[in-house]
Amino acid sequence: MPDASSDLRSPLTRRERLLVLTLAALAPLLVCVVICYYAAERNVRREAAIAANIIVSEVSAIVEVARSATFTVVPRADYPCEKLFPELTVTAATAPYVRSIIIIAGDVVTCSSARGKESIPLATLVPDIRRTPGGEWMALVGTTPVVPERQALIVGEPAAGGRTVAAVIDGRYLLDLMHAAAPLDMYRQVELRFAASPPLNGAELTTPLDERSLLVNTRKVLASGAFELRIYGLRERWREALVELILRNMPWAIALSALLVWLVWRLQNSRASRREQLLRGIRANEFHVEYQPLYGVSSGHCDGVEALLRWVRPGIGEVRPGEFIAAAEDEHVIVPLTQHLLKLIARDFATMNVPPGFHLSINLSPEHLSSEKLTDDVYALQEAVGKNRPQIIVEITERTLIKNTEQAQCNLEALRDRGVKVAIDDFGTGYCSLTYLERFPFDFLKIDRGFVLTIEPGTTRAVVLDAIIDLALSLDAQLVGEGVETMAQFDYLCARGVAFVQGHLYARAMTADAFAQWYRTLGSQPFPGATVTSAQ
Ligand code: G
Ligand code: G
Ligand code: MN
Repeated sequence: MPDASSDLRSPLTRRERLLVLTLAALAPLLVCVVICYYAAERNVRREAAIAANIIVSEVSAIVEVARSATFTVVPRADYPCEKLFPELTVTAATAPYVRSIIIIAGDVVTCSSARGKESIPLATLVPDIRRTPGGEWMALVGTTPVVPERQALIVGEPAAGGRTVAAVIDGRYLLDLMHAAAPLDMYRQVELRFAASPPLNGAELTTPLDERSLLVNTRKVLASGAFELRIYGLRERWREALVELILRNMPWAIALSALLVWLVWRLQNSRASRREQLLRGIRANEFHVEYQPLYGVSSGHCDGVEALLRWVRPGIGEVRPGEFIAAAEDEHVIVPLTQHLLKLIARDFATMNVPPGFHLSINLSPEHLSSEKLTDDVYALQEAVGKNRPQIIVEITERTLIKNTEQAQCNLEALRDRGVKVAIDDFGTGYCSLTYLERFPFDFLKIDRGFVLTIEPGTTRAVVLDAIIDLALSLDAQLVGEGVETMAQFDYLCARGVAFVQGHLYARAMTADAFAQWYRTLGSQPFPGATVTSAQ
């Protein structure tokens, strides 16, 4: 038989394990960077929005203050300039932010608080005026006759005699407050736009503005018209915010990454060690086989055994078969484990004295049934126990039938050709459709303990159990009753044509030596309680 360890298919190769560990290490770091990326963007926009709020409300306040300054002059705007001049001078000098006050008649500036009587065509000062329905307007100008080097904002208010009183605000006030709230070392550009005028802005740009760097674009409507504020961001600022966020959050991400690596590593190791433990158990010969006798109803004595694998770990004790069989299936060591079982059986049978045709049942897992190795494994057993010529029976569960593959079907046909028989184990507990049963070649049907348990003293009819029995008989299969613990169960099954009985009532599973001894004495004797003979 092949060496058990040669059959090991690791669920993950070394490279895959390393890859999973690397992913576990990198995932939190990557997620951290991505989150910081968006958080930095959001922070920068939020900062800009706060600055924008301040600028908009301050600019609005300045415009309102300037407009109010015109109100005292509005009712007398049609007075001659000489008469109005002192009042204009005082108003301009005392009103906050206002540089000068001018009177416009038609399209000519006729009077100013700075120089008195004027005659300047309005178009040279403000080329394009957009008025509100009420006649108010605002315009940014690049230059004025008195202060040609600085921009100014002019706020016009309709006045007596079809004139306009306009307050001139120095652009410097606006620029200063814009840059106080949104400094140019943090933003690429801050712009105020009034109607059709060219914008008021601080930074001298050598390259054009990229629309993607626009952080804020807001519009405010005042009594004198509307204005817009635009703030453009600096890439450096965004990068700074990103670096700051990453530096602040990276320690957590690194801690998380370390934790994740540790968890994954432990998981990998514990899985690996489950395999290792099973394999070590095989190598250290910690497994043994117990044999549960099978009572033949028509022969009236023990007609066979079911081989059950047992694992007693030094210092730990017995591991429940359900547990280690499931682990071996999960870890793909069930094939080498069963191969080991077959070797143990061969060894036990070398000294066993049983008649030809004595039933030797072994349990097979789905993976083994679908494996190309199965037939050789079973042939090897057949050969090893050849001197006794027992009847080998492979027990497969309904679960195996459902996963039935072509290979499994081939295997079973090949085994049956060589005289091996097939039993369906734990029948009735799976979800096996009856069509599987029809297609599947089998010789024995083992009634699950659960159905046998429904028989109580005095039971005359157990509906599901009776149906199973009828089904098996009509399919020409022999029945084995499992887990029989009471005389009532025994009698009921025997009366209904069940051919074999297995259970604690008759005998428990025993080690090879105990079984050999039991078989010599009790095995050939009729079961003492058996009063009912087979109906067959
Ligand atoms: O008798 P016991 O409690 O050991 O049985 C528990 C379960 O383990 C049963 O379903 C039995 O079929 C299964 N089992 C015992 N030995 C083997 C074995 O060698 N191979 C497989 N596949 N199952 C086994
Ligand atoms: O392979 P299968 O699932 O048939 O395994 C048989 C299982 O049933 C084994 O765990 C065996 O120890 C157990 N068993 C056998 N006879 C009895 C019985 O009479 N009562 C109980 N409770 N378990 C039994
Ligand atoms: Mn079984």
